[in-house]
Amino acid sequence: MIRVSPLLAVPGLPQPGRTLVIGVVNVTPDSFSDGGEWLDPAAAIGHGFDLLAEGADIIDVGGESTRPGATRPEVSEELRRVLPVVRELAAAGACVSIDTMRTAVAAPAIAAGASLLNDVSGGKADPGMLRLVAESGVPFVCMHWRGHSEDMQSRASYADVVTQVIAELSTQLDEAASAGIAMDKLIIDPGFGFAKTGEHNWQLLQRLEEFDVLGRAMLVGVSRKTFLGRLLTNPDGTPRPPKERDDATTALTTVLASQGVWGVRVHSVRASRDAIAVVQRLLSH
Ligand code: PMM
Repeated sequence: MIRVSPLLAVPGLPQPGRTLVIGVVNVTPDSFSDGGEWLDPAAAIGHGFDLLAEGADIIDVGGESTRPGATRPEVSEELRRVLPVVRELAAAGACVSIDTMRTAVAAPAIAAGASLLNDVSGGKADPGMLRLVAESGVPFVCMHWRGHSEDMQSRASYADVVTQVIAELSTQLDEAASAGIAMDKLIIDPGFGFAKTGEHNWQLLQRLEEFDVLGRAMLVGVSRKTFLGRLLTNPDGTPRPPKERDDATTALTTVLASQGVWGVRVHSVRASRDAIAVVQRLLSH
């Protein structure tokens, strides 16, 4: 069995000695799997508490859908969506991550209690982001990214997706370090589905151990994504709908946990926590 990166501890975040489960709360009208369900902040807060009760280690709150083709909300609207949710969950003692590409959202979210910044652009979308992260001292998810959602799939072209994603992530990490972010606070993410075809996603998963060269904790976000829907086609040939992709997501969590991946970002928390418990027990001596 391959082992990917050892479970690197990230200062300021939970360290339970197993793969972390990051539960997703999308406060959006248009996310691909749960758009509109948690758009009302009160519903989103309730959902966050439910995910914590299921065993989430971190709650990732986002107010901008990144589905291919999505248009961006105004900053004021993104703030309206996420701030009450971050504030309330953090006040209750939860470890909260803010999923945003904007400093104008990240700064107030950190002030409201967010302890992790999840920027799917890895600092490339907003020139002030890396400096803000360095100054605030929060850990940073640096995801591989080639451009905004409206046209990102036109950038899904690679000679070798694994070596190119690693090289581009390495450049993003260098930029983050130059801005003053401590290396142990940087978490990498290959960015499944972001300027990637399904085939690219599978190649990245097959060769995940090559990311060890970057020496950083890795977060993987494959939950309910389209490449799983296409794998699991219905008898009539249509892709399996997003909410019926949770078993496949959990299968991947099992594999990723056995490889020692730092964290998985998932919609269905209990299933992934159970899978990780099984892997943890199997690997214990
Ligand atoms: N995927 C989505 C949103 N945010 N953040 C990270 N770090 N990694 C991901 O893969 C990722 C992300 C899109 O999925 P969603 O619409 O279900 O939240």
